[in-house]
Amino acid sequence: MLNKILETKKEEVAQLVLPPEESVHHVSFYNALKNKKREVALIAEVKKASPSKGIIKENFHPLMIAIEYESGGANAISVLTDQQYFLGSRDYIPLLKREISLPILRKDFIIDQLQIVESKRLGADAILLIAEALEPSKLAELYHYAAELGLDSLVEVHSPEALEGILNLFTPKIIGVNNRNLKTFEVDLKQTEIIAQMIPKDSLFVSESGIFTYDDIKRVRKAGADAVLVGESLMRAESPEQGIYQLF
Ligand code: IGP
Repeated sequence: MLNKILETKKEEVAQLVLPPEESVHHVSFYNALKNKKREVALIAEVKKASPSKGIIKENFHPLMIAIEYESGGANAISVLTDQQYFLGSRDYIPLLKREISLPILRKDFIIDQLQIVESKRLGADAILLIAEALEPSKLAELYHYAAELGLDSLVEVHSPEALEGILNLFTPKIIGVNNRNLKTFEVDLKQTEIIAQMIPKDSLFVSESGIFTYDDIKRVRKAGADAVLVGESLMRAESPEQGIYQLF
């Protein structure tokens, strides 16, 4: 599946038309996670569907979801913008940016600098870079490019080997462990525990995917996570805000 998605992304990049430059007020994704008030920061995800679960949320209103996330006390918002596999849209970023003061992470499969310029112009404060989708040297290039444009990157890994390849080159400020294997869709919080020991002490550590209960939060917290990235369980709650209260 990951390879199929990356093929689609290459085609998208070839046809990409940049949105006009607008003056948006960027806020720091890193600081929002760092200066959290609760024991673990929450990155709440706006997610309609996924290749592994199909439609997750009917009656999907991205702005209403984001407003509830903000009032529920999320520290940052993640927005899936991939259209083909996650039924997202890049238009959600400016839509949310106008109304929300939390930092916004653009969740997509970034493989090219052009998508980083696009993300910035749309109003994103941070981007996702997936180790399993990029050569370490390419990931490093995109990371530094994003930083030059003033965007933070969440560097996502699923395996210890992928993280090792990156740490040989540089130390990301924010490292996410995706508990879901993007090739098999298997989800196991153990991934967070296995990779925890490798996270440099100065990096923020995010545990991503498959978090449904407060016990899950406690488990990844115990492993050392500074933040969690949660989508499905919040999307399936009676309301997104209720979902946050139930989770904590
Ligand atoms: C959220 P979940 O299991 O709470 O819905 O997961 C998020 O971690 C997941 O959407 C995700 C993702 C990704 C999606 C993590 N990394 C990369 C697409 C691409």
